[in-house]
Amino acid sequence: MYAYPFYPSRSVHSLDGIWEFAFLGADAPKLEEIRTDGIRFNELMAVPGCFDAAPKYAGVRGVGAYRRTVAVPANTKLRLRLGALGLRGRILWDGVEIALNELPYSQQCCEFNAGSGGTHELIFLIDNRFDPADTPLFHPFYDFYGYGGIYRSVELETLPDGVHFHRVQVETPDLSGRVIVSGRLAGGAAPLSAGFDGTAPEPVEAQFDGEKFTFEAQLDSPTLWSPDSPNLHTVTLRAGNDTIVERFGIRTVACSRGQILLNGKPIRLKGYNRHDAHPQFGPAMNDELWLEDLQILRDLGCNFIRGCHYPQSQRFLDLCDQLGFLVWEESLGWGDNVDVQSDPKFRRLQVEQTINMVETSINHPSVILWGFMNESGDDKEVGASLLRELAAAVRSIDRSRPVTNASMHIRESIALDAFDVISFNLYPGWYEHGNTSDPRPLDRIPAALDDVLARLDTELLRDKPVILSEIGAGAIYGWRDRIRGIWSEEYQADYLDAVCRYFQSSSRLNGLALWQFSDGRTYAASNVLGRPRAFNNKGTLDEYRRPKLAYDVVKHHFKNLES
Ligand code: ADA
Repeated sequence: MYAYPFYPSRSVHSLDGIWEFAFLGADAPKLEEIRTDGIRFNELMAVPGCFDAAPKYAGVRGVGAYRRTVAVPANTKLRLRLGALGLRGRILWDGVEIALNELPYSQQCCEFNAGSGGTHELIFLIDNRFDPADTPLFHPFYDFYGYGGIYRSVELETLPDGVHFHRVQVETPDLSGRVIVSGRLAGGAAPLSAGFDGTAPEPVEAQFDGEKFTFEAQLDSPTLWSPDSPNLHTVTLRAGNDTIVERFGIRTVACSRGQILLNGKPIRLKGYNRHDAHPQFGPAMNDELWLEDLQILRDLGCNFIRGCHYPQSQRFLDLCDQLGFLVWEESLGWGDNVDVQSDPKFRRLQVEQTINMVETSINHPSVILWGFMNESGDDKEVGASLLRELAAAVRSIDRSRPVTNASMHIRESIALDAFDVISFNLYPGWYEHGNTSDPRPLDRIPAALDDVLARLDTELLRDKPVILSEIGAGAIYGWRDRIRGIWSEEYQADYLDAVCRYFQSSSRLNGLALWQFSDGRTYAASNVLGRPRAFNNKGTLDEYRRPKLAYDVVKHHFKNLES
């Protein structure tokens, strides 16, 4: 089994590996209209993987069809757990649709009956064409490449007869070891037993309201979760023939008097924006790549990762839980304009994916902040109303974590009342290059940051913590320049030096997420002229995680900075 929660009494099959494949072309009909019986699957493709990252279809847009067979006994109840796909997908079991997926980067689960016994056919139709009507959550103007593929792992679970668990949430309202466990049991009320940290489950008195249940418990030996001591606990629940194991940590996050409090103590967040991005595999990462990135972030002295700009892999968050990283998780969005914000389908999918993210990641102690709609919506009422709706949707499920949004219009924002933490993205001394005669406008950094922080000194905002959620400069790996000018590793190193110094001296900034961890592939057409190599080159490491000059500069500051 791949990521928590685990279901030890179900039989779980990983469907990762090599699938049959057929490319149906750029002119293929809409996914809903494709007939699968005539497709000739005469190629192979890896799952997880992106067909347009693989050499044969690199850079191509169209529909890719993935196929494999699965043998199960007749009438088995099944549950498919898909880590994520993109940009749009349709999943068929023996030619019948079992799921339509319009939420790139989101986990999706679906339950269905296997039908007759024997060998069955599972097909994923994946569309990576940009179409604002079909795929309103991903547009070609997003500053990261929109790949087509099955981004994350696929599992098939056999559901037991009788009741089975849908999901379980473990809340730790304080640090005493008191836990509130709630969830949904498909099939309704049934005797429930629970055991913590591997002890055998004992009957518990749960309150049922239809399928929903809740009970409280007290852990015998609670140990707190923190970045320095990332202690984890598990709860095993049993009902009927089903068992679920959830992992959680005991820690609190709160905002008070302009501070972020972790376990009641002020904490400063120092880290990076990180994309799930690899030059060969796109967003289809694996354990080795995730662990490497986390080792590098640890070496840099970071305690914080902003998972830009979409829901994170559950496996990656499991690793963050284990290693003690603090994570800002956000749903998918990037600079969506008023037209996009007004689209009813966009609005509906924004709410759907954000709720899905919160429900899916709710038990990860590493996740300390929820976000959505990067750089979008806060300067006009149409977007601000959506931001408020999303904040309310998050709080209706989870009141234990603050809510934020990375603004690029912080000075004009009309939505700051909706957030617990104020976050802003700013690129002083970088995007000024078009209109300044100064080749190294580094003095813009403190001036611009001072200006923003002064504007946040209002009655409404004074007590809210502030995160500088993006700031950075591009550097082409290996481009060294004696005048230390734009695109050179020297300019980026000097730039991040100035940013870190400012952060060190500012008591108003509670967090810093540098833009960005590693270079990543981006625009292929529009805007590409501002992105040499068609990469966003603001990584402190290049796309193969080779450090640039700025690496040691940031490391020096982060290691010496109290968190
Ligand atoms: C924005 C955006 C990032 C990236 C960055 C940049 O702030 O949120 O995704 O595009 O700008 O490099 O300009």
